[in-house]
Amino acid sequence: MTFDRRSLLLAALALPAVPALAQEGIRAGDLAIGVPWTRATPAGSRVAGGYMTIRNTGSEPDALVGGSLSVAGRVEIHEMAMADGVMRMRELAQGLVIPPGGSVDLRPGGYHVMFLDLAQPLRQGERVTGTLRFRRAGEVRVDYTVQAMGAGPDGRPQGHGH
Ligand SMILES: [Cu+2]
Repeated sequence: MTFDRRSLLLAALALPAVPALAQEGIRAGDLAIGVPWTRATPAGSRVAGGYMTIRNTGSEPDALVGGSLSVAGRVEIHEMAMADGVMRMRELAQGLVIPPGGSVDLRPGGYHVMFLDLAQPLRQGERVTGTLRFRRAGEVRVDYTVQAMGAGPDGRPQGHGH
């Protein structure tokens, strides 16, 4: 297999931005939160999803019950689920449980933090600041890196929907 300059450049451009950052983690009590990210929003959209991995190293369950985002009017905890053959999202009114010794992935098409009433579009490359609220660990400050519109967990295009 041979590579010319152009394909090398394209390969470099295609490298996801996430893995280098994935080494970082936010510690909050027994929780380790891996690299919160969100996606650039299309014009006119007032909503976006927040994604991350939350690991519980403790011996008690915790639950993500809410949060905030500097540029969002409000934040809810959602899941995507099949209902009558259609993928729909719904609010987890009791929060998202993080089991002891376990971890939960928030990602497009699954669990997510829902940002509602965005005051401004999210632009790729920006960082936006918010908080997560856990039943046990309390309030945790997080920074979300804004990935490309429609990006999947590895930074590559995946499609729309939260
Ligand atoms: Cu949602």
